[in-house]
Amino acid sequence: MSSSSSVPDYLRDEKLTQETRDLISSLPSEKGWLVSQIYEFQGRWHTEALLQGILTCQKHFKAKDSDIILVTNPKSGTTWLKSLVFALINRHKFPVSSGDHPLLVTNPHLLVPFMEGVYYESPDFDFSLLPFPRLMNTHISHLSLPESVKSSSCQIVYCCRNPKDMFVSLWHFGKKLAPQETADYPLEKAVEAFCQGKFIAGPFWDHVLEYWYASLENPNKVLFVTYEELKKQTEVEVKRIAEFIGCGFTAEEEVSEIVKLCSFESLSRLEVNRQGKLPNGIETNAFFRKGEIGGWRDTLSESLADAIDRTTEEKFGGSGLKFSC
Ligand code: PAP
Repeated sequence: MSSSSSVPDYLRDEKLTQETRDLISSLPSEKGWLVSQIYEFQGRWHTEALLQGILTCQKHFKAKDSDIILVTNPKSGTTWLKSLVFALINRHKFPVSSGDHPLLVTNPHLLVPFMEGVYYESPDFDFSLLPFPRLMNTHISHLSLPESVKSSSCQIVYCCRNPKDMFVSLWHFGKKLAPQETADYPLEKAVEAFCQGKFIAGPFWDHVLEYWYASLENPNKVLFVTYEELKKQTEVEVKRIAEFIGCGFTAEEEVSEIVKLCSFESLSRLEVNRQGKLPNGIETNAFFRKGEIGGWRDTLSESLADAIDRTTEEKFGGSGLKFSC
C-alpha cells in the first residue's frame, strides 16, 4: 500500500488486524487502481481497509426496526442522499427556515456515518449512541449486509446512478485523492477493469441488480431511487422517499426548502464543503465536482462509453432496468 499522505485512512492498511490479514491471504486479488491490491470477498472487490470494515459490520452491527440505511455504489449520490434524508427526518427539530441548520455548518458525511468506514477507523464505535431514528449509510452489497439488517424491519433507501457518470466521478475523485498513485494508470485499463467488475466495490451492475430485485420483492423494505430521477424531479422523489420512511409531507408543508438546501449549488458553496477535511483525511470539496447527468462526455471517448454501455446491456438484460444517458 502506498505511503502517500494524501491517501485517506480507509484506503490504507495501517489498521489491519491479523484476522483480516489472514483472510486476505486466502482471497483472490488483483492489482488495483488507487490502491495497490483489491480483494474479492463474497463476489465483490474491495480495498483491504473497507473489507475489514465490512467484516466488523457483519460481526457487530445490530440493526433496529426503526433504522434507516442509505445504500449506494460509490459516487452514485451518497452525499446528496445523506443531506436530503437527514434534513427530512429532522425537519421539525431543525427547520430549514431557522437559518442555523446543521447542514450549513457540517459536511453531510459527518452527520450520517458511513458504516464500514467508521468500523475500520473505530472498530468499537457504538452505533447505539446515534439519535433516533438512526440514519447510516453503506456501500455494502445486499448479499453481504449484516444478518440483522435483513431480518429486522429497518428500511433501506438505495440510490443508483448511471454507470458512466459513476465511473467518471470515481475516476476524478481518485485522481484528486491520490494524484501520484493514479497518475500512470491509463483510463482505458480502468474502464476495462470496471467492465470486468474488478474495480473498487465492483461489479457495479451486480450491486444495482441485487437491490433492484430486493426492492421489487419487498417494496416496504427497500426503496429504489436513481440519481437521474432525483435530478430531474427532485421534489417528487424527495416526497416519495419521505413517504417510504414514514415522514410524508402534509399539504401545508413545503418540500422546496429542503430541496434547495440540499442542492448541489447550495451545498457546494458552503464554507464547510469548500475547505477542510473529514477525520479520514478526505477534503470535503472532493464530494462536490459537477453534480450533472451525462458529465461523462468530458472524460470518456465514444469507444470507452460503448464498452460500458455494452456491459450494461448484457448485465441488465431482462431486468427492466435501463439508463437513458
Ligand atoms: P461517495 O459515494 O464517495 O460518498 P457521492 O456523494 O456518491 O460520493 O458522489 C459524489 C458525486 O455526487 C459527485 O458527482 P460528479 O463527480 O459527477 O460531479 C458530486 O458532484 C455529486 N454530488 C454531491 N452532492 C450533490 C448534490 N447535492 N446534488 C447533486 N449531485 C451531488
